Amino acid sequence: MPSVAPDSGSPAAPATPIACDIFCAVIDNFGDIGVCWRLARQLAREHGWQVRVFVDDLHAFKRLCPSLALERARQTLDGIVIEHWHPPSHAGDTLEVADVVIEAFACELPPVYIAAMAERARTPLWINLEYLSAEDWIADFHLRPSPHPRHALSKTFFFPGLGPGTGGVLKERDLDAARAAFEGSPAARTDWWRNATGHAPPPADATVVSLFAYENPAVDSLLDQWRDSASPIVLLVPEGRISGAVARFFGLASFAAGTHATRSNLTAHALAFTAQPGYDALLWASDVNFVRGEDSFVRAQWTAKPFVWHIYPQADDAHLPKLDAALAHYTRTLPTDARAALERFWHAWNGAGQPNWAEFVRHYPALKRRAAAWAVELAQAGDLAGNLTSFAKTQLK
Ligand code: TRH
Repeated sequence: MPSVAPDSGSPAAPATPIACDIFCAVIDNFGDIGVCWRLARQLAREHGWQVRVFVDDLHAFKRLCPSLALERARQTLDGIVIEHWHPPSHAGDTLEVADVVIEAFACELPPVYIAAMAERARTPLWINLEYLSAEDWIADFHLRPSPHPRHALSKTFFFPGLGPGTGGVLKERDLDAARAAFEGSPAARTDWWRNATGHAPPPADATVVSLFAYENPAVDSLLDQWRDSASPIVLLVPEGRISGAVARFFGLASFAAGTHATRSNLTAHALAFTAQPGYDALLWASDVNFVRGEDSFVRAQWTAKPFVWHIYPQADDAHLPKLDAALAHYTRTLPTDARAALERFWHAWNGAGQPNWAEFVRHYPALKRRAAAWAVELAQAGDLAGNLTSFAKTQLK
């Protein structure tokens, strides 16, 4: 009987599925497990891999995946085995080493697991999945091996990036079709607004903004500008780290899911944090998306709509060159004035200067055209899961 080709586009079941273990230590927030869980689902669904995720923080994970049971040491969801990992020594109840071992974001694998990797008859492919960066040096270091100092093992650095020659970023095969279906269906849009906000969709002259960010001093000025805007602004705020500032602006004690508030031309809705697959619809329902970290930053790019990035702040402003590297890609073909306006806005949102909403809006048509062109350019770097599986095929002989 012929086996199903793993890249055929449908849920695949190769004759001998590739087993893959992903190790994820949650540093903070949702990006670490957000990326790992998205990757795990894609490897299982689109490539027929047998995936196990070791994760040390089930509480963070449960926000993205509400059906997760917090008390279970091992469970299976969407065909993926999830192990509650207790680093450093724990490596599951029974020590099984997979064909492909992914160490996410330089978390340390259990020494006992590494020793078992070295003993395995077929040496596994060991991948160190790095954080996304748009910097140029990424392409030079992508797929470089690093020999283990003691064992006969080598790990390969896999660098997600925005340009050719990098590992690319995650994109599910059906993502564009799902977005087109949502955007082409007034009924889907109405349902979404009713479910998420309890209200009907706003009128056509309103600008809808989604706001997912860390605490940010620039938000106070922006809220003032939105309040005074000539046309209506509808703000959608998933419950989180910026909610306190929004509450203060409206003179409320909190801005918890279900809260609505209006001041002049600004109306804001507080949304419940959704399961991860539901986050895309929030982006599709909005005209401008404020995103942060890594995974929401990538999702915003696939919407082909203007967005503003709150980059994850690092010590000694190490994040600022990364912000500018992303801007260089994203603004590459924008007219000079629109490019300068976007750069100023992103810099202001990341601590340098005051955001100027009127200027941003003036360039909206150019920003929208560029966002659509950028989504096509970005796709040329290839989908991360596809790039990873292709590389694995060359290594696992
Ligand atoms: O949460 P983040 O800030 O994550 C991180 C972490 O801080 C991490 O340590 C850091 O290294 C990394 O950023 C760069 O932002 P991110 O990456 O966008 O992850 C958020 C996830 O939450 C993403 O998968 C989308 C998801 N999400 C939902 O599932 N539902 C929601 O309602 C919202 C708003 C987001």
